[in-house]
Amino acid sequence: MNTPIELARRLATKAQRIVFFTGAGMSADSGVPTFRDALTGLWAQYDPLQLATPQAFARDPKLVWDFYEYRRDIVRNCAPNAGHRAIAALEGNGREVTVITQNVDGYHQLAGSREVLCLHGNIMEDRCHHGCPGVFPATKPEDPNAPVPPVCATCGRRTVRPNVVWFGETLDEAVLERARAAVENCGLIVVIGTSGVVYPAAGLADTALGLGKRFIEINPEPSQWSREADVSLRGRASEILPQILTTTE
Ligand code: BJW
Repeated sequence: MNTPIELARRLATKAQRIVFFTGAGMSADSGVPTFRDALTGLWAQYDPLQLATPQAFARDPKLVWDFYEYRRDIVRNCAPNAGHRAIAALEGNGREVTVITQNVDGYHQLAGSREVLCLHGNIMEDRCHHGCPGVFPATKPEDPNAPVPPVCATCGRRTVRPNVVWFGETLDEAVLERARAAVENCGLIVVIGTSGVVYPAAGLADTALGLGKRFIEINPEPSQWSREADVSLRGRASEILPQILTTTE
């Protein structure tokens, strides 16, 4: 009889079009905290309503900016893990691989994945909260007395913010459309390290199940998709992905 790992490896080997749908658990083994894990998740320590909403930024921009600077330092000091690398290594050989990620750390791209749809933006970029054009790499100001948040070079207001999607903000419709199309056209979706509570992102996995796509889940904890998944693997992304994606054939 096939083990779940063997079954997952067979599904991954056969699929021509694969979507990887990833959440914070994907980068947990890199050392980047998740949001909702009971003891180690960011929201166990910090209140998302005070930090990850446009209202929070309007109320206390410095508090929000400092929270993101703290998180940027974590992202700068960590690196993609074996799971990110296993996904990136799968590209080529005539296979179509799309990574749809809720993560803002940019680690899939750093690992070498080329088709990466970032639903919730990129924490290592800045933009103006009032919609002035342009997205810029986040840099650390050298002057300790520089205004916080920084001043927008276009409108001159202190409205520079991280290029991420906060609660109550809409996702980039073009990115979401491409993600939906990738899910509709795939043969297999691999859902990794997400609690599946944040919409519309989680709706992509719902759609995949509704369309009867082959479905693999990787997570130490069960989710709302576990029972319907073809294979539900309980474990860490950095350990399981290399086992199911590295073929010996
Ligand atoms: C491991 C592991 C290991 C651990 N290996 N796995 C429909 C119904 C209900 C509510 C809504 C709805 N539609 C919209 C909403 C409102 C809201 C929402 O979803 N709220 C719910 C929480 C109730 N959504 C929005 O506001 C979105 N916008 C929107 O819908 O616009 C239209 C609209 C506007 C106004 C009104 C109504 C509609 C925007 C959502 C933006 C989310 N932003 C954040 C922050 C990004 C910036 C930042 O980084 O600070 O995105 S919140 C946070 O959650 C972050 C994540 O991308 C997202 C998802 O979290 P994720 O990745 O699942 O992480 P965790 O921590 O939850 O789970 C980690 C998992 O990993 C766990 O399962 C672990 O077990 C596992 N794990 N170690 C593998 N080693």
